[in-house]
Amino acid sequence: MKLEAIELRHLEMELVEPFETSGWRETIRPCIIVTIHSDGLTGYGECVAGAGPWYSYETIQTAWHVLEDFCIPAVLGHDISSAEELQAKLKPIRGHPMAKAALEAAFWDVLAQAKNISLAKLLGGTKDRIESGISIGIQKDIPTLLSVIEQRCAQGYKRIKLKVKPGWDITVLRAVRQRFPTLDLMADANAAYTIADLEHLKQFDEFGLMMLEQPLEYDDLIDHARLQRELKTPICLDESIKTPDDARKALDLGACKIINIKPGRVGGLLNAKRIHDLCLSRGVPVWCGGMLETGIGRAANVALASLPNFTLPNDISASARYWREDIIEPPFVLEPDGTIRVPTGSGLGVRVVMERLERATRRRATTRC
Ligand code: OSB
Ligand code: MG
Repeated sequence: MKLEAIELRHLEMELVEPFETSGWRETIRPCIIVTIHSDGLTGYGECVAGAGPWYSYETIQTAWHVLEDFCIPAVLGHDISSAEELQAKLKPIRGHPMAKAALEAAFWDVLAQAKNISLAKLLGGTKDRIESGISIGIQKDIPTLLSVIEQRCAQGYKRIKLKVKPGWDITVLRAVRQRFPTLDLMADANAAYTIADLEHLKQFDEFGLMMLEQPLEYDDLIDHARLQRELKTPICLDESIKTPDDARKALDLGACKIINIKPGRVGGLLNAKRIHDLCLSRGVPVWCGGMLETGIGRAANVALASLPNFTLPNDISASARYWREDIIEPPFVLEPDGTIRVPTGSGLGVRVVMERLERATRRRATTRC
């Protein structure tokens, strides 16, 4: 596949409702859409870097810079036939996984289209639907949260993830458990605690959570291993797992029992698949996390989550949970059984609606060879 032209678009999409975590709040979600033109085909990938360096050090601006000035020049005009080959060209560029992942995703899309198969099939997916969960941000008070959970359950979500932080944790979880005693429930702290909070964190064991996601520092493995020894609740790592090597080390150390895989965080679908395969071989379940993606990023996540070891519900919700109008058709919808269907069409298997893409675009640059 000769990469003839690569386009970058900086989009801004207004969320249906603000999303608040322990560390930041988002109302307008930016992203970069990478478009690869190759052999008459058009492939799309989404960069999940945020407006600021809150979740990771990458931002829309750093990702644009690294894509435009380093990643694109490294691959443009080259004839590339696999994601491995693409990543070999990006290897001299250290870090910036979200920038690389977006380019790689667009490449996977053209590659699947060239083979006239779905991305899910190309990645080795085995499921025709994936389990959908929903991540609920920090709310203004407990009654509001309880009514939000009630609405989400009524919509068909079968697993609820709550964002927690010091001061919005034990009392909140106790109230939720009292009202929803059997709900599949988990909590995500986005690194809001330290190992000094060990005694406090032990209280989480009271709630029968499926897992506690990223309680400690965003780059830590050692303290998580200590915490996991003291907790009954399985720890799931998100921010701390940036590479397949990190995943191996985390499992060797006992820092977690579950891994949240996000292609953007680990530098692309290839590394995501490698982490999936490693976890499968070690009997460790995985699930696909989310970064409030548009339908383009969501389609890639759905394809990834169709792999066999994605055995826990994913942070992949319906398009309507994020956007009044997604930039793809058809939108992702929740089936009555709490799942989302894996598209079967060629590539991502969704149609990008150009006028919506255009309307959300704030900046655009095309490089041709
Ligand atoms: O920590 O999983 C996270 C959103 C943005 C950044 C980080 C996270 C999240 C979510 C939302 O929890 C997941 C989604 O529905 O996309
Ligand atoms: Mg998380």
